[in-house]
Amino acid sequence: MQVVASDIHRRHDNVELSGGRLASSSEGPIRADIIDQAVRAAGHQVISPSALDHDLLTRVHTAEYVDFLSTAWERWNQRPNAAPAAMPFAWPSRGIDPVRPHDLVGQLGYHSFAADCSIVAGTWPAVHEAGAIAASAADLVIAGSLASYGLCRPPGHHATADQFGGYCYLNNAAIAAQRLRENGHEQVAVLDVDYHHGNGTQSIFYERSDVLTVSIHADPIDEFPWFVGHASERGLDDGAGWNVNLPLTAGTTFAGWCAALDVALQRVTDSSATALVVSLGVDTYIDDPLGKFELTTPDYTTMAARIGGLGLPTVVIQEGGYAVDDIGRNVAAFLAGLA
Ligand code: OKP
Ligand code: ZN
Repeated sequence: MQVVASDIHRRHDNVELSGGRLASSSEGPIRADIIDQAVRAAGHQVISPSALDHDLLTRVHTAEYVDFLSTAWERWNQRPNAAPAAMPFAWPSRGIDPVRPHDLVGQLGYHSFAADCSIVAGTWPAVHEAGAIAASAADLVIAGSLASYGLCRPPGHHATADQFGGYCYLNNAAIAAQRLRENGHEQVAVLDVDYHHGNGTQSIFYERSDVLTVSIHADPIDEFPWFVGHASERGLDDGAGWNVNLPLTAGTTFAGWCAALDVALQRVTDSSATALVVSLGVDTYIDDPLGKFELTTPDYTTMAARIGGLGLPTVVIQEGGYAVDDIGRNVAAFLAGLA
């Protein structure tokens, strides 16, 4: 399978507020480096992305947000005694309809929903490259490949049209889906199998019927992103019925997970989608430090074979997965099942 990847992700190496302490992030450069090694060892062909079309990016994210993300570090670094990571400390909360502040710290709160990630010197080049990887992976399928894999880092599925959070800044899967939509695929489906709910992808397509969004994830009553991802969220206006959430409890094994996959695959089939984007998080793995599901390495091969059974051209986009010792073999196991 053709893989799109780049080393530029290494420039994004940031801190997170975790358990009351500021610590180096679980979402570090080693993740993508290990996946890169594993996919090369498995014999996949690795290519570099093409330049990202700015207009495509601003059809997924607001121009105001893209401008903010691309300049936030410079603006932060001009401040006296600037710390090496830009972070907000206040966010609009319940009952507030926020006006966008002029001040950078206010804008950091306006444009984010969590403090588990920050903006460092290399964040924009890295997240922009991840977006380019997603678009290029979609281009491979548009050109006739049955499947492609975008080794995106940082991940993207938590990023909304104008907010970062959950280690995500640009929504790589949404960029891939939008690219497919604009190049011959009238109906696209996104299947998010990351342990966490894909709130950003849900939000970006919530009022659209041309992109079905389906997410299998830990119940937000117990897990991040906590405030979104419930089964009752089904889409709005034109998008009513075009978002499907399948929350599962802690301790879910592959048997239980597959029952949700059956429902997801049936809905994708019913949508008449002609192309599929898979948000591939391997943080459903039994030894993942952030997750509480119990999938094993061979389960990823079975999962991919079942998804491949849809017979749809498929763009796989990397999301989470934090058991770095096993992340490479878990991703390779998935790609083997799809091929
Ligand atoms: C991103 B993706 C733990 C902080 C957890 C939220 C999880 C983000 C997951 N130290 N931060 O969906 O894998
Ligand atoms: Zn995740």
